[in-house]
Amino acid sequence: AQGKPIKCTAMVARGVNDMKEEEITVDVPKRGEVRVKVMANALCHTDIYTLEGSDPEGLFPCILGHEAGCIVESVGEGVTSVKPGDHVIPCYTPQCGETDCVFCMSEKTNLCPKIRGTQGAGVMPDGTSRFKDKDGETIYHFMGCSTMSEYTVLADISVAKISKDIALEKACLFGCGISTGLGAVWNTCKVEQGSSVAVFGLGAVGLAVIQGAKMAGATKIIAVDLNPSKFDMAKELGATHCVNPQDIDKPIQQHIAGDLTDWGVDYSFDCTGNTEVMRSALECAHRGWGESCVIGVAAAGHEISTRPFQLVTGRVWKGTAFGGFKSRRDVPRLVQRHLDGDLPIDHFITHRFDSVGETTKAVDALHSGCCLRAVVRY
Ligand code: NAD
Ligand code: AHE
Ligand code: ZN
Ligand code: ZN
Repeated sequence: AQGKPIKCTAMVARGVNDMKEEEITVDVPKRGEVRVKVMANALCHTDIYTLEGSDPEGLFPCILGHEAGCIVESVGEGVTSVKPGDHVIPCYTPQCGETDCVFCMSEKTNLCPKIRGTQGAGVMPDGTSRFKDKDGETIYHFMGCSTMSEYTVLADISVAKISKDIALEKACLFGCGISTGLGAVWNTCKVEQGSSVAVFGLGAVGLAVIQGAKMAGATKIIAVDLNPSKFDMAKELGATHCVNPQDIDKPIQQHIAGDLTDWGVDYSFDCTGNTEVMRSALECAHRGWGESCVIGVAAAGHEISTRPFQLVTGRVWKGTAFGGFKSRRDVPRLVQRHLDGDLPIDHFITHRFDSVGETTKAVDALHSGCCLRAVVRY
C-alpha cells in the first residue's frame, strides 16, 4: 500500500547563516527511493561551510545534514535492497553497483556519478524535491541526504544497511568525517608500516587520519593545529609530535621537512579546507615520493598553488571524497569493525543534544573550538 506524506520538524536553511526549525511535509518515496526516520544526526564542518555561503553549489532554501543514523520507514517501487525497519546510514557518495557504471566497476575509485547531477542541483534523481514548507513551497535537498529533518528521502543507492547491534547515535559518525579520515589513510594513500605522516587540522577528520595512520603502523605522526587544545586527543590517538604553526619562526613546511624529518614526510593530509595550508601540506612531503592528500573543502573561489618544481621533484598531490570507501559495501564493514572492538569511535562525540530544534545549539558548539562531533538525537 502506498504511504502518505509525513508532516514533521526540520531545520530549514533559508539563506546564509539563517537556519530555523520549521514544520515541513516529506512526500512519499518514489521509484528507487527510500523514506527514513532520522534517529541521530552529527554535524560536519561541511554543513557549516554550506550554511555560511561558502559552497559554490549551495542552494537555499534547503535542509542540510549528511552524517546520520536512520531507520527505513517506507520504500518506493522497485526497492529491494532495504525494507522498513532496516537501520541505514545515508551516504552522500552513492554506489549504484551497476555493471555499466565504470566507476562502480573500478577498484580505483568510489565516485559513482549516477545521481551526482541531480544531487548537486538539490533534487531527487527525477528532478523534483520531496520537501515542502507549510506554504507548499519547495525546499531543496542537500548532498543527497538532508538529515536535519525527522524524516528524509534518499535514493536507494545512497543508503548503506548496517547491523542493528550498534546504536544509531554512534553509527551516524560513519556517514562522513570519521570514515573519510580513515579511508584517506587506508585507501587513498595506502599508508604503510613505518611511514611518517603530517596531519593539518585536528577536527574529527584530522583526528581520524591520526587514528588510521597509527592503525596502519605509521611511526612518526606530526599533528598541526592553530588550536593547542586539540593536542591532547591527537597524542592519545597516536600523534608523536604536535605543532602550533604560530609557535615557530619559519614556515611550517620548513619546520617539518627540515627540523622534524630529514626530507619531509611520506604522507601529509590537509583537514582544514584552507588553500594555504594545502600548499604547506604538499611542500612538507618527502622529496622523490611524498604524497599529499587534500581532504578539506575550500570555499568558493579559492584555488591551490605551488611551484611546479615541487611536483617535478617527486611530490604527488591527490585528494579524497569519503576516503575512497565504496559506501554501500564498506560502511557496514566499518560498523562491524567497531562492533568487533577494533575501531573505537566514542572519543569523537564531545557534545550531545536531544531534538531537531537543538541543532542550533550544536552549530554553536561546533564553533566553540572544543567540539569534535555534536550528535543531535531526534
Ligand atoms: P573542523 O572544523 O572540526 O576541524 C578543522 C580543524 O582545523 C580545527 O581544529 C581548526 O582549529 C584547524 N585549523 C583551521 N585553520 C588551520 C590552519 N591554518 N592551520 C592548522 N589548523 C587549522 O572540521 P572537520 O569536520 O574535521 O572537517 C575538516 C575539513 O574536511 C573541512 O574542510 C570539511 O569540509 C572537510 N571534509 C571533507 C570530506 C571529504 O570527503 N573530502 C569529508 C568530511 C569533511
Ligand atoms: N560542492 C562543493 C564541494 C563540496 C565537496 O567537495 N564535498 C566533498 C564532501 S565533504 C563532506 O563533508 C565531496 O566528497 N565532494 C565530492 C562530490 O561529488 O561532491 C563544490 O566545490 O562545488
Ligand atoms: Zn561531511
Ligand atoms: Zn555507480
